[in-house]
Amino acid sequence: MKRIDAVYHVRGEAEYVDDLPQPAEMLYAAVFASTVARGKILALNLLPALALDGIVAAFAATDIPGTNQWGSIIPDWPLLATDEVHYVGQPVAVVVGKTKACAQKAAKKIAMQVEELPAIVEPKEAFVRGQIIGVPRTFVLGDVESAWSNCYLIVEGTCEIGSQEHLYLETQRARAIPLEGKTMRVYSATQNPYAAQRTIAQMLGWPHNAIEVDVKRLGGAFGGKEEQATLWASLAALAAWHLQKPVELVLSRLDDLKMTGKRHPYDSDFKIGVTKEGQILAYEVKHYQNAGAYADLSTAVLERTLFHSTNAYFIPNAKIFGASCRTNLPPSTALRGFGGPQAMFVMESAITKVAEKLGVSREEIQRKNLLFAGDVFPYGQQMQTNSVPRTWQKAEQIYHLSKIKQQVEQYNANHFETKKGYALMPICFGISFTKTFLNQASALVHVYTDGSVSVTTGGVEMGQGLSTKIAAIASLTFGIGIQRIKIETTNTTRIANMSPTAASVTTDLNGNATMLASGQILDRLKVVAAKELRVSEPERIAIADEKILYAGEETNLTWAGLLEKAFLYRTNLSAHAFYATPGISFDRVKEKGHPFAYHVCGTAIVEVTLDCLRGIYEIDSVKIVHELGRSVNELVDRGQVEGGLAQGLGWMTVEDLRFSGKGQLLSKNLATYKIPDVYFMPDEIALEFLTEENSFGPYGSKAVGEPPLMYGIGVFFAIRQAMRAFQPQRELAFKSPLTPEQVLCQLYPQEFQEMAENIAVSSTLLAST
Ligand code: MTE
Ligand code: LUZ
Ligand code: MOS
Repeated sequence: MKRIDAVYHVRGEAEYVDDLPQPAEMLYAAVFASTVARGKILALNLLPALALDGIVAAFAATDIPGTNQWGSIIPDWPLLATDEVHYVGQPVAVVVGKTKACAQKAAKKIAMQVEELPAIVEPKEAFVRGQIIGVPRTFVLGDVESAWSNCYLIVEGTCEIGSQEHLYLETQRARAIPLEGKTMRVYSATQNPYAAQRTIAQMLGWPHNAIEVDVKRLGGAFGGKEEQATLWASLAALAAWHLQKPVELVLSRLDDLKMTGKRHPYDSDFKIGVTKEGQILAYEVKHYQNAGAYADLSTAVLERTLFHSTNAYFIPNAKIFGASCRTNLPPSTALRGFGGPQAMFVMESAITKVAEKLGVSREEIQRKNLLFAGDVFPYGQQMQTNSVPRTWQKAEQIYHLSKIKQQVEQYNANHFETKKGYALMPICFGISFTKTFLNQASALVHVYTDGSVSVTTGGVEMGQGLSTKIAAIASLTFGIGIQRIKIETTNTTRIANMSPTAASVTTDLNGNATMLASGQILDRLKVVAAKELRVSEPERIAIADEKILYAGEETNLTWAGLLEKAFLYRTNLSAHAFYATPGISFDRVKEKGHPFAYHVCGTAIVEVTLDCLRGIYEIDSVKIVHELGRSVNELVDRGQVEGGLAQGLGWMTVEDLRFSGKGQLLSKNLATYKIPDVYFMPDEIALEFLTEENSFGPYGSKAVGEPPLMYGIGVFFAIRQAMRAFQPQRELAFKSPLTPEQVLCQLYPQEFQEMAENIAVSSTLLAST
């Protein structure tokens, strides 16, 4: 079945925030931001902006009537900077004008005098200087210290893991509309309507119920609107409150790139010990997370890094350390995988180094250490299924791993300047928000007398197909056609206290709430049907294909007929239901518990061809065995796997996000920041779904949004293998992304060293002329 909104997208009718009809007298806001990474604000002059034609007002931190500090976990971030700035792109003032263009022009006129202070951009430096957000944490299983002495081989290494830009098509935006009394409606492109509601309420000193946040859909988010959308919604609301007029704030692409946080870069150190046969006995890892200037979700992201540090492997002795390090970069934030990908990259690097030292294939080490049912994670939870070995074995078998290996070896023996490489990438991703309390959701369902149905949940449609899945769930529960179901906007007046749409659990949580609410109405309808059919057991009534069945037999009562009767019998045709994931908990003192409802697992095989003279590579194929429950919509799930994979491949290869030593974004536009396009993607993506029973997802389905991103990690190790086929003696770094330039720098270090020296010499000469 297609997505329910596909036709609107194709026709360009799908509505986003700035497609809504424009209210009379709407004004437009633009943001003035810091141009230095760290500094003391000595003076701020808004007057030059106000002097421009069409400019109505400008606001700074002193114009905030209530709380300026915000942040879902640690409220350490000012909406507008007060006396200091801590990253390039940090909002300092908002300018409001009659057009977007004049507001943007005026924002550039604001004059700020700053005393620049030394900035920190590297996480390890921040750590040494005690710039730590929250507290560093350590997960322990077994005893690594005593395990080292039993190891046949111990290797150590370091990973440098790059950042990633979300690059949602729809940049950050919001429209705030003041309403009667002290109330306001805000249309926000956010994954987290309740965070916008509470932050705006606190900013204005109002109760939560004074703010209504409404979200129709997002043009992509990928985590970038889980926390950070709140800032822009709040700034629009601040201006709207002062001016008592609707105000829209839309970030231009370049402002969005500069002013918003990205995926956390990590510097991680590992030490791994194995037996002669390659069984991992001990693994120690230290993650230094580059959190940027404010807490944002960094401590939660770090926590997920700790949870996924051993990925799909069982390691009896593990010591996993992590610290969120405060630097002067834009606050790093959620991005698909949420710290999981970084953890898995380090694990794979450690395994790779072991395999290289032992002179065996990577997959030999991987295979020996796969996680089986009953194995314990360092966080105390037991693996419940054999999904990892099952998908691994299936992938080896149906994609003929031995043949792939043979073909690659043969190709490499017969080619000099091009080499092939392949890598297996198993994944095991925990499903549930790691903050247990967030695993709750509710749904509001109305059935109208014509049999049509309205569903509101706390989930946000951001391209992942949530609306289609929720509609399918309601239609399955009622036994009626999906065309009867309308998915309403996500709105804080209909659903209170909602969790963000994140952690891949939105269908699980909101779908279960939808089933419960629909089920309540269905039970009432069965009583009506029993009365109408003059039978005594309503529980023997069922609805299928809009026909009312009794004891499995079709009756002459239909869905539409039943609804007419139900109304006359004064039946409650509305229901609100609440769902909270059962059985999960985590003890942050012991760092043990059962944080995840279940895990999503799978195995990918990635094959590449590398041009070793030019550094360029092609991804020949990615072949995946991915475990799903009983899919609610297989087409949507397939789209999520392919989309996630594309993002993972891009993160590891071409998406080279860089900051200067002074915290300036260097890859500040799409000429210098590349993302994978359709030509970059492999010609062949093979995808086989395995079904695994799952009692937590609606109708036995499983979360799908984030895990497939991590298959993309395999491409790094496939390219590395090809590099080693060309230059077996080189020490290669575990540094991502592995861009073509990076491949060349590592294959030809002397040449690049000389080139760098020549450039330095010629630029000194140039400077002296
Ligand atoms: N797919 C599309 N098309 N657009 C998105 O923004 N976000 C991803 C994933 N898939 C995203 C997407 C992220 S980061 C998450 S957490 C999940 O969708 C969230 O939705 P879900 O919980 O419904 O899977
Ligand atoms: N967001 C969050 C997430 O707040 N908690 C999580 O555990 C999480 N996991 C993945 C993605 N987003
Ligand atoms: Mo996704 S990173 O949980 O928004």
